[in-house]
Amino acid sequence: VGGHNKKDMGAHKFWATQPVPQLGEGPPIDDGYIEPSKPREEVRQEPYPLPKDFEWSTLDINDPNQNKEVYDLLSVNYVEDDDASFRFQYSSEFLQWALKPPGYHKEWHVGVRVSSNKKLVAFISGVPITIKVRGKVFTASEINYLCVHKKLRSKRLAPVLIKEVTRQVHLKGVFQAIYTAGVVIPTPISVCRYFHRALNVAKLVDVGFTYVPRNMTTARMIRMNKVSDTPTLDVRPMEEKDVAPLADLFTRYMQRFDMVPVMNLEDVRHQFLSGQGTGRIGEEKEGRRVGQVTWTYVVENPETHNITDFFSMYHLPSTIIRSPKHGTLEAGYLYYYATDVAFEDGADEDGRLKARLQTLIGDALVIANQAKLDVFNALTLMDNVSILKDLKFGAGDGFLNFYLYNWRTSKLAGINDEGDAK
Ligand code: NHW
Repeated sequence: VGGHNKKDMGAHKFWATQPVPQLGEGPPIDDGYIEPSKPREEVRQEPYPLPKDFEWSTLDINDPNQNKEVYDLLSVNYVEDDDASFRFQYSSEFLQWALKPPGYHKEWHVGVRVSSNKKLVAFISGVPITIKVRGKVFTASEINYLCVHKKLRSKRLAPVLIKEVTRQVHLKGVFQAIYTAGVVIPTPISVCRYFHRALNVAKLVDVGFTYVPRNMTTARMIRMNKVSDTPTLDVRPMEEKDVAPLADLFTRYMQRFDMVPVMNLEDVRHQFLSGQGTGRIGEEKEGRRVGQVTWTYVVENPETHNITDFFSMYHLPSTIIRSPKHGTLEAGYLYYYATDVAFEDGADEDGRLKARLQTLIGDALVIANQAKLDVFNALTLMDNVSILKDLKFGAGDGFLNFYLYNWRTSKLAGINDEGDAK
């Protein structure tokens, strides 16, 4: 899922007016902002005008009714793949987790309602994030869940939503943003490809997610994609006591990459521990705990009690738009991971790091399979490219473009290189 839009040639009436690098612009000499920050009193104080019959509405995601309104809007109108077979179905619990990281602002959860009946018809959100791009650290807002009801498309509502969330972000003294999209607009700083690892082959074939190649049978494909019943490493679910050591390992591992989030202990607790659902570990139904959104597993050194490795993943189902038999495709997504093998002399060069990651992410596949997920997805970022093929991931047809708002930097190298090659 995550459509690849080829109509990136024409004029961009809206994006041409925004502080983003324009298409075809050469690489910048220095990294930095495009337009300077403004003092609060110089930020526009009134909301942008909406077409008549519509009104702005701040969504309170803590309120189960309003959370459900966002869920309902997205589950019918959010991102579909190119041939409209699958549509992301973010759960209420996922939205709770994604929209309320430490320091979140409810003003950045921007909705549009029909004035007469108050029906929610559009949404955009931002959450605070600290990012490091090529050594420069800055605070930004991470923009996501931009959605306009299908009946209101192509009326230039999206630019109004983007301007209004920008204003709300400016009012909190933040002037940069990061976002991703399947579409190409001015101007990606990087593009990644989606890769997919089949877990429930029979279902994936059934619903048209995967095809059985001509020289292959479903039975053989099932055998080939079988994953082990038990992990190879001594992994266990992350606990509260792991927050500090995991944060330390995460920060050190992220030094390998040019664009990374900077997380303090609270952020780590939120990102990796808070999405584990309710009820006890070991009391799963259908392999997942009630409300479980994320899984984080750690490897603890039995002598030093240090955390030597971790991986995390999240659950994001998609509605199978035309299948009478299966309602949802249960997909897991590889999230962050780290291993301290990366800091051993020569481990990168002699293949020890690659081998360790293969074992570690192989264990993530075991956990995903135990959680009864149908497919496990990963992007061509971090160190993923080195392990995807050996772990039997196949290249998908979706791409994900990465963007920064009001920040110039040259293309992030590496990510794209192998992602485009089949
Ligand atoms: S990407 C997922 C976006 N959502 C979907 O694909 C859901 C299904 N589609 C829709 O709901 C993850 C509509 O098609 C949407 C567009 C609402 C997408 N990003 O209203 P018009 C995110 O949520 C431009 C940015 O007529 P529409 C990230 C398009 O290029 N711009 O279209 C969101 C054109 O401008 P141009 C997008 O189909 C990041 C204009 O919108 C876009 O009815 C947002 C057309 O508007 C997209 N995904 O509604 C930016 N899709 O210049 C944040 C279309 O080309 C920036 N457009 O003429 C930072 C803000 C914060 C700054 C803080 C300092």
